[in-house]
Amino acid sequence: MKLYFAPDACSLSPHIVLRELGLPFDLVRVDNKTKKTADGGDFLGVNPKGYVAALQLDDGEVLTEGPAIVQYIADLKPEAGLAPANGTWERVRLQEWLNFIATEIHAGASPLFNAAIPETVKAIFKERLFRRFDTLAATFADRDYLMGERFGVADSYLFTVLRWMDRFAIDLDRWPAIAAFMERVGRRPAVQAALAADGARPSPDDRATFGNCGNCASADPAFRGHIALM
Ligand SMILES: N[C@@H](CCC(=O)N[C@@H](CS)C(=O)NCC(=O)O)C(=O)O
Repeated sequence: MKLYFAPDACSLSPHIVLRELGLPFDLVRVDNKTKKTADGGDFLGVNPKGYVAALQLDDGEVLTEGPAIVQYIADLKPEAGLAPANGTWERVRLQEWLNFIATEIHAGASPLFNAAIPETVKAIFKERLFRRFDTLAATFADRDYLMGERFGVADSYLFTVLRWMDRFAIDLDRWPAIAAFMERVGRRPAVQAALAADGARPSPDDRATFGNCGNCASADPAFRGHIALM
């Protein structure tokens, strides 16, 4: 399998899951601006949608969309319990969380990456995000992970998108239960290994030199990567 990724992008989520399961895979870095892979290949030929993550299987099939990718990977090793079995009520609950993260948090944060959107408008999107964070904090009041007491694929995705918040001066300490979740997940050896392999991340204090969640990188007002998600 090949995972096409960009540093500090949402591709970190399936990357973590692959490492949690100890599955063999190759990492292929994508430049989200040029749409070239690290070896000079054309990423649009792999994923015409032009964004990471993309998982290429050994038979050549390419799977895109983070929530689908993490479920596919988890099902390769169901005994690890990163996703409940297909066809169960718990699996539907997992999909409920994955959809919440994708549409409310990931896409909800998208406007904040866009340099063309004025701060006054971004404040409206932030308030909406904060209401979602209240929901998450209430969830973590009685459990360590989204699905209960066990780490799973939804936690990997949530951890990935919440890591972006310090770019927007959103301090997750305002929601101590979320901050504790981030610490808990961040301590996992597979998460640390994925972060190390994913590429250097700028320090939260250095917001001027954004990393490259392709979308996030943009000091360029014309850049509309994340907006396309809305
Ligand atoms: N709906 C997609 C969104 C993927 C996405 O937003 N990818 C970003 C990085 S986090 C990207 O590669 N953006 C580059 C672009 O849109 O040109 C998913 O959930 O996988």
